Amino acid sequence: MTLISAEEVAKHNTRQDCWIIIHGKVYNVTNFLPEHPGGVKVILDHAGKDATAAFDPIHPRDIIKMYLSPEVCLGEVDPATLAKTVKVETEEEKRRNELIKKKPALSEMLNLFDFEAVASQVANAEAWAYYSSGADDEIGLRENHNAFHRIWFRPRVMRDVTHVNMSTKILGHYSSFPLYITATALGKLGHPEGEVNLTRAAYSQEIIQMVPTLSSCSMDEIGNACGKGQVLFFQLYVNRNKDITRRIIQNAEAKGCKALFITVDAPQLGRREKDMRMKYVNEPPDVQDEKDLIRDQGVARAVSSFIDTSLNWNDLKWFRSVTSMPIVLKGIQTLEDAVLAVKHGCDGIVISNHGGRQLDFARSGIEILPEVVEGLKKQGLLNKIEIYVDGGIRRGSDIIKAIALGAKAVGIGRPLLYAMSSYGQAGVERAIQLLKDEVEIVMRLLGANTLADLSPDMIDIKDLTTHVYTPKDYLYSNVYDRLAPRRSKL
Ligand code: 173
Repeated sequence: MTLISAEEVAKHNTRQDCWIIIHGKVYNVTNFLPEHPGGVKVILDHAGKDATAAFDPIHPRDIIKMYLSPEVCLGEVDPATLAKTVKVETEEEKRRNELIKKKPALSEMLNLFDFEAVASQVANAEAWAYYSSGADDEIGLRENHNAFHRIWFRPRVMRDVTHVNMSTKILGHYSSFPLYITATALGKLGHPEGEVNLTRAAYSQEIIQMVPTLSSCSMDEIGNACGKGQVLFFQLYVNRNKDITRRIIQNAEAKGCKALFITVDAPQLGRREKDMRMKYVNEPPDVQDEKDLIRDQGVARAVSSFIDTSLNWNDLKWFRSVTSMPIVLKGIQTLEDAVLAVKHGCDGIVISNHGGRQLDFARSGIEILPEVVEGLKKQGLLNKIEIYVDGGIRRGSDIIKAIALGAKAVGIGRPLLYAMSSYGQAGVERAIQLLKDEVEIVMRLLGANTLADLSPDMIDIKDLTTHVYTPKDYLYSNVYDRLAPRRSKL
């Protein structure tokens, strides 16, 4: 390969002639600039320079092969000519490193909220803003867990509960308990090794991981982190370029993924203001070209412009034609759409409001579950699909409530990212183990030896759809100018 000096690369630092270095290779990205899903500006910031440190947390390594044609790789940068960069710790990094030193021992983490509290302190600011954010006023975000508070138990007693077995099958694949790791993007923002932490923890805890389209680890890295016989599912964001979508699906299938979860609730990403504000804070104040400054984007929106807004029911035929994986629709929120999913031959649905990150005031998955289960049952369709729920799961009791109401399994996202950002793989393993311990206790106290023993008559949902508590709207109440006349100090 041609060796190119860093001085030579540095000369190509404009919009009309833009080279960058990633992992030692020099790329001419001039023609790619307008197509970059994250916008032009972020590439121009690194024009003529080594962009590896900025590239890595957002992109899997193999993305270059997917998006750039081979000729744009001009050669390798001559390592002898690269300036040795001395890393200076920023104030923010100093503050974080101090907190990281003081973080509690992993053994002190007793529930999922403990991990969230630690992550809010020790995760880097960008990761925290991106992971924790919800749409608009974040009322749907908070509702997701709050909805579980409107469900109460009707425990049965005097049953021999010596042996509790919480294992199940999801689309025919063994799972040690009815929980899977749902897809979440950009794992390397939270931990330098990214999603492979989740892969390894899923293996040791014998649960299934759903690999995201926007994983920051490549499918190969995840495949290499897998244990023997480990089952993965794949989450798909449909790219408007059907060739790319086909390549992504077929790559996932070739690498052994066992199901395709198509996200259907995100033709456009919701407004997540924590994430957007973070981006704004990170912008240098002296940006040359105002029009390149995408002020209203956070990390998520910046990388989501490829999503196909035209996705519709007729596309399901095409998905069937390109894969033999079972197809599950992720983000169903009404009985009507659940029926359509069955009628279009889907193998499953995830009832979800996308962690409260899409449409604020979209009902939580757990609230929608009984509507879907009862409705499908009435129409004789319940045995045609598997139903999963995600959103707000923080306790073993939350999992059991969903299973008793008819879910086959539940998905969990953010809490494991918090555990990963704070304690890496070991943190994720402990978080899952804590949930398992809680599930076992709840089953025993409910009088259920197996998941099949859990039934709707163990659950009181009479308040579930009544939103008796008006959620506190923090942003709104902080800025509300009270009606009472102002008293003059004069
Ligand atoms: O919820 C998300 O953040 C998400 O699904 C997403 C979608 C596109 C790009 C990045 C994240």
